[in-house]
Amino acid sequence: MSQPEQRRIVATAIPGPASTALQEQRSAELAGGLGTTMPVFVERAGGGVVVDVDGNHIIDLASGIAVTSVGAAHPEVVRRITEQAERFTHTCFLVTQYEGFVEVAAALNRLTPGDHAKKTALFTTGSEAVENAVKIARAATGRPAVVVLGHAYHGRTLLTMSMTGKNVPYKDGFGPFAPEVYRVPSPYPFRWPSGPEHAAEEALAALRETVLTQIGAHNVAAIVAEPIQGEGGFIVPPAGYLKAVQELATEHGIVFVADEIQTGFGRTGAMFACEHDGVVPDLVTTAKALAGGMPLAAVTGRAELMDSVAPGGLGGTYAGNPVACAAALGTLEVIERDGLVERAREIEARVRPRLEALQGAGSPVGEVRGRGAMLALELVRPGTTEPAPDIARAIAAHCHREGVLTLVCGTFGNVIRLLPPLVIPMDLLDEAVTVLESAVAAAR
Ligand code: PLZ
Repeated sequence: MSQPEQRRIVATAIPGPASTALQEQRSAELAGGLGTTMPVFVERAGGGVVVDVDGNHIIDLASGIAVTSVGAAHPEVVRRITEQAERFTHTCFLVTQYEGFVEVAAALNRLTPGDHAKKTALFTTGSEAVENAVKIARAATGRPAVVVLGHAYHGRTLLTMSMTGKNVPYKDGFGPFAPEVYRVPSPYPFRWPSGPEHAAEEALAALRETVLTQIGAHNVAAIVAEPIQGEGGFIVPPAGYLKAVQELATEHGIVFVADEIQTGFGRTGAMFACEHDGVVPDLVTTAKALAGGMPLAAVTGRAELMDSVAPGGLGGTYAGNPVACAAALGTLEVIERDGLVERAREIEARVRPRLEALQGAGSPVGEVRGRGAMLALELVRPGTTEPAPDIARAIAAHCHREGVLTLVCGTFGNVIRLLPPLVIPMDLLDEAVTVLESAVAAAR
């Protein structure tokens, strides 16, 4: 089957009648805790377009939350999935083995930052990868504590929810939380009380105080950080911050874990976002874009750390499913062969100047930030830093009505984030930004 036509088509109101009818059944059948950004039902998707059951061709600026970097139906990924599914869909790697698992591990050992000896374990979801990185760090160090940042997002399981920095909707009513999780301020330049120029230094002082005084470094197993905070609002740390965190960790025998689940595989204009800061993490967690839409996650890191868990200590029924591994091998081949890391930088060069032009006197766009094809607008009351989640919602709703799929994020719900597939045709991207511009203008 070929890709859907790479064109924006607004055929009906969005959502249209077919989606609206399905929505009624959805609401009757599904648990109320499952949210949806855009209440349309998808018929097919690929390239830079999502086609709904009413025939609307929606420009995709979400990639299923940074997953379908190669598109939602890349022919190379589909071919490999089909070929693998015809041979076998599952054995459980803990029962009998297959080559794809080993090949994905080898690819991750090669691609992740640093030229030290590395090993990999595969899992199914990003939350599971983070959870296992902590298990590995605890086993390797014999220490209990985990240090995380404000505005962090690490998942929805008990441990990773405890590591996540935002209460509603992720944690509210779900306690008690996992113990031994400590939070330090994220150096969020736009919101740093004494000004962005002090963010790195003061955030590091707070980290040192927490690690050395409150917890005691000899009790800290891991410091876990997203190199660019995703759900928290596409917060780019100030230059030098991550490097200093890594050095503090190394000095005290603490495992530095980079959660690259949202930032990995070219998204930020480098294969991994840590590379922008010259940081080589001890462990890297990946998921999302790794397998072109199939559920697959990984922990990759220093061989001696990865080997500190006794045989049988890591696993999962579906961990490293063979169809997901086949998809990952296709995805990684496409990312490397088609220069998609470079493409993310081209996307930034194309989009960022237009987003920056939306700032200025009277504008609700307080800041434009991000890297590569991970770009965001933070919306505020004009002339202040007071968050304006209502304006962000209005802009997203305008885009949705016009057939452009944008996502809102941020601790204060006031950030519009752009995560287009890296393969999106440039003319479609330009058109989506034009719609976004008119949405911002209408919100003023
Ligand atoms: N770490 C950095 O971004 C997932 C969450 C969507 P899973 N982000 C999207 C939602 O609201 O559930 C994420 C992430 C970072 C970990 C995760 C968790 O990955 O595959 O959703 O478990």
